[in-house]
Amino acid sequence: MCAIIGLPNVGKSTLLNHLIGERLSIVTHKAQTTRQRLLGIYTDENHQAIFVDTPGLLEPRYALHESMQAEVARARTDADVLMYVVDLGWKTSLEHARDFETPPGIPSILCLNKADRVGEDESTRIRDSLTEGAHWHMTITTVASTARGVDELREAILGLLPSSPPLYPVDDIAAAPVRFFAAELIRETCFEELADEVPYATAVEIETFREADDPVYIAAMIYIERESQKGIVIGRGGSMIKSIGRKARGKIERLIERPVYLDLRVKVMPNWRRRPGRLKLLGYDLPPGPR
Ligand SMILES: Nc1nc2c(ncn2[C@@H]2O[C@H](COP(=O)(O)OP(=O)(O)OP(=O)(O)O)[C@@H](O)[C@H]2O)c(=O)[nH]1
Ligand SMILES: [Mg+2]
Repeated sequence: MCAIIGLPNVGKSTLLNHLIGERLSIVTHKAQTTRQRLLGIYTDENHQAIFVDTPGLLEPRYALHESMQAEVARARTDADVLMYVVDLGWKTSLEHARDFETPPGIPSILCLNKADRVGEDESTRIRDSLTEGAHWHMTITTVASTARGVDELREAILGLLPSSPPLYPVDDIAAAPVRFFAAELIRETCFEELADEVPYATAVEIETFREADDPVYIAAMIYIERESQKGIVIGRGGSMIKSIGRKARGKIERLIERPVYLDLRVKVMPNWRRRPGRLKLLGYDLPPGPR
């Protein structure tokens, strides 16, 4: 298994999607989009490889952040290969890469992403400065948004992963159930449509998923933390929730290749991001231990 890690917003999920060849992991321009680790399966005639996307590394400020960092820790523990991603155009991420300690005994690949944001000379200069005296097994430059360098990256990772018989059926690309992806697509749409703090306060739960119906019937609840946010998510005369519903429905229809009826509702769950019990209810795991 290859774990994909790095600071928020550097392009980890975009890379996972191109490595697998499917739009599995949600991607938005906002940091902290990914909250849970996500397993993608790549299979060809000779290999099966598991890639795990993770939330961005950050200093936890509340319980949801702790859960997100525990997700990263789990992926790191299980990894046979580690892929650390930086944004070439973001100084903080370069500094973080300089301080990053590659785990002993595990090949670590440094992926220099967003190469379109710097010139070629700059990219080479950064690569040289980051690799000098460091323990990266190799360095690969990519533009995840256009898939540039991703084939080379995949080849490199496949060459480093231990060989084993396929763990998953050859047609599988994911291990999570389709309702997880439906919830994520609704959350992705919330991140796209809502501003400021509101998207970060959203969590989505699928309450009903009836595949036997035509169109497929899906009822989902969007949780937010405060009454004022509820008004924002619903919008004037319901305009915002309608827009989120329409866009999310289109995405889910493309995913399952079936017409969908999407029934969205909004509910306040006060301060759910800071309350371990509520996080659990919403499907987020917390590390064991006192808090
Ligand atoms: N210019 C440019 N943008 C990119 C590139 N790769 C990804 N992006 C954009 O960067 C933003 C973040 O991408 P994600 O894949 O969601 O990043 P992430 O690391 O998974 O982010 P978190 O889940 O928040 O940690 C999106 O708007 C992407 O379209 C790239 O190579 N160049
Ligand atoms: Mg992500």
